[in-house]
Amino acid sequence: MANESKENNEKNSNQKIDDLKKNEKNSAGKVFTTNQGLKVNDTNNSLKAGERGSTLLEDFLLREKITHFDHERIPERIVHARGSAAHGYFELYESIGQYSKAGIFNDTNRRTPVFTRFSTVAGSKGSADLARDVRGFAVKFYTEEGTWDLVGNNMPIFFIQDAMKFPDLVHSVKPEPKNEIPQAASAHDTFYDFVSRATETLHNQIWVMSDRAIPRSFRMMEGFGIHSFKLINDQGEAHFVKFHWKPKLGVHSVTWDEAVKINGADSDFHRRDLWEAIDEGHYPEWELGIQVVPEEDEHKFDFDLLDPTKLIPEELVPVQIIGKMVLNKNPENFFAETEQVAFLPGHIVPGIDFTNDPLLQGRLFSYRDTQLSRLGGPNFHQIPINRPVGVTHNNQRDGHMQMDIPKDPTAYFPNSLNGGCPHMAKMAEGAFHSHEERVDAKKVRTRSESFSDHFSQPALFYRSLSDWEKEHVADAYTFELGKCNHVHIKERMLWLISKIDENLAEKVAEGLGLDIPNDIEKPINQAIGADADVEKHQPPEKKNYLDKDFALSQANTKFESIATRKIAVLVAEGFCMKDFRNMKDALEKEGAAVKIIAPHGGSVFCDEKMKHEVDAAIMTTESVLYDAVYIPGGKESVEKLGEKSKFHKFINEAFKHCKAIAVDNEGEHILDETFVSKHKEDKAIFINAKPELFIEAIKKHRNWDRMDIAESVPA
Ligand code: HDE
Repeated sequence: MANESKENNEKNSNQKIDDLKKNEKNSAGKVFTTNQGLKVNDTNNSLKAGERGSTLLEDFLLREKITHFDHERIPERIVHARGSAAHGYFELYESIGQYSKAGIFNDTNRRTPVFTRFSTVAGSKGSADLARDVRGFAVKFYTEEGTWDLVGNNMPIFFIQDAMKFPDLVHSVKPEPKNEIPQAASAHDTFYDFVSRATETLHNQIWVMSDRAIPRSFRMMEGFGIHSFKLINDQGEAHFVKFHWKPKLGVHSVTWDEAVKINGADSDFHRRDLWEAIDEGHYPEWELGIQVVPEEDEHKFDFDLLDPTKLIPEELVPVQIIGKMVLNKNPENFFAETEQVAFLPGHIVPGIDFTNDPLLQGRLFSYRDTQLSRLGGPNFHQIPINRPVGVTHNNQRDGHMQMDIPKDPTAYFPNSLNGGCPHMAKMAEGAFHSHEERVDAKKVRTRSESFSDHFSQPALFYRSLSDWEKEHVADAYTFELGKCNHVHIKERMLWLISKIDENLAEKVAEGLGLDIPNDIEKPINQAIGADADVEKHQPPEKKNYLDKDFALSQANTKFESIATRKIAVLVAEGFCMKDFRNMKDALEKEGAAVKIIAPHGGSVFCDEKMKHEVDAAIMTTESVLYDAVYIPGGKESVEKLGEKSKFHKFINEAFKHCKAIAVDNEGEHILDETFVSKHKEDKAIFINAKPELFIEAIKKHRNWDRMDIAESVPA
């Protein structure tokens, strides 16, 4: 495997990866030195006054080693601290020159290198992957015309409408000030206190209550640029655009019960999943889609295109697929690449421009600013992962950690002493030119009234979900609000949820043991200025411009493949090789990964006396780490499994989480010792069935019809 992944890494090189090679360092076969190149023969003992004496200040070897260690950490990202990234490329299917003059949107022969980082938002760097949270989805395109960063999330809208409110939002969701509890969790009073006072948050909030907040894998998430951006063509014409990433594997999630357990069983579940998939050559892919709106249609919608808490329903403006991104190489070093990569929404290229979305406008300031403290100074663009693939020339000089050695006699423009260089680029040479937009307005500190509708889209989202997704949303609100201590916060939330959907609020109220209040103190939305006309900014009656948007439900995603799905095979000594071979071949043919789980580590023998390496001993693994379970026959094997109650727990949990389970021959005996015995007729339970049927059920991800029964499983 090590060799195979090394080969993949070499094979999947690109212009950026070659560029990074200039800075790669490898110590194989080399002598140990200090940072000054001095050869060292002891890095284990400090210099002392006698064998048992005190350490001498003179010991420069000790000082160099310890000083570097003391400064090894940099501040973690204030949000999105925990993440995982990979290299890859972007390819365009067909030119969209009619909308954009950007090179990567015109040239179908290019393979643009990318570096993509996925993250959770609220938790610290060391928190667990399966927090209920938004996921970051940030893509750095190293284009020939400069670096373009599309810094998005896995949900198409954001919590707030104006950058001014970002610190409030983040302070409310971060652990509480007095005790720094809870870590990586929104289920606490300060968050819901804020959410219930700033109703613009309700749309993103209901998405976070949905399964989107607990993905099965980074590889099974959509990505969204969220804001409306502008595409500019070579005639200087602008179109509004929303960017979408659609995963090839479809959008799939785990259940909340699994999420809680995965966090204990493997807190690196998502990071490991991405790493292993790429390492094994199963490169994740996403298609890039765009929703395009001509400038003249800006005011055609029932919502404001500049409001980042609103999506454009795909039923109204279909997504046009224009290209694909493939991630095919893991980083060489986590800190150098994943930790030091700096994404800036302000990094754009000719053919793409900003809109006046007030959240986007604030981001254009924040990301550069944050890198100054996170990466230590204004030269962070010189860090290998951040430097563009093209050459850079300007008159910026000096600063912490300057890596270049500028040789110009001048560092100003205009000049004559350096021949006027670096000279200004002409438009014909591809210079960037901000799209010209007429601005004729008063300077005001206010929120546009066109942003006041806070209920229509959360309601559209909820209406668009399938029944099982709706149940998950109700359970999530019940869990989150159940963790709040203040009754007035829960009641305020219940009232607001009732304005989204009465039925949903009733379910949550029942779980909380509270009544939905008839009314709450006004104003509903307090995220407006003290002198604002409160009445004008109250959310209007919810509009119903669309009954359902097909694309919002995970029930309508792709269910085409079992590639990279992990199938747990429970066996002990003497398992039936014929059953096993038949199933394994069928699963592997479809690209699934078969993992042998046995009562012990090492290896097990089948009934044909062949030795099989065990992937995990039952004590070291949990069913939540797999997508489906298979138990082959073999009397001796099945009896041995029955001796360890962890195997029963494993099967019961897989059943509880609505996964497909297949058994052959004596394998049925162990099912009879579990909760499944009463539900053998379930459509995703297979007894002596053809592997194809099991495979079809795994493709469906889960049998959600089982949800009600599953709730009664005592696991
Ligand atoms: Fe961010 N955000 N954000 N954000 N954000 C950061 O930048 C900020 C917003 C997003 O993998 C920080 O380098 C403000 C929306 C991602 O490195 C910081 C506002 C969206 C990442 C910051 C927003 C995002 C960040 C922290 C409101 C989706 C991780 C460290 C005006 C479209 C990128 C850093 C990575 C990171 C500020 C809102 C996505 C502090 C002020 C909306 C994916 O600069």
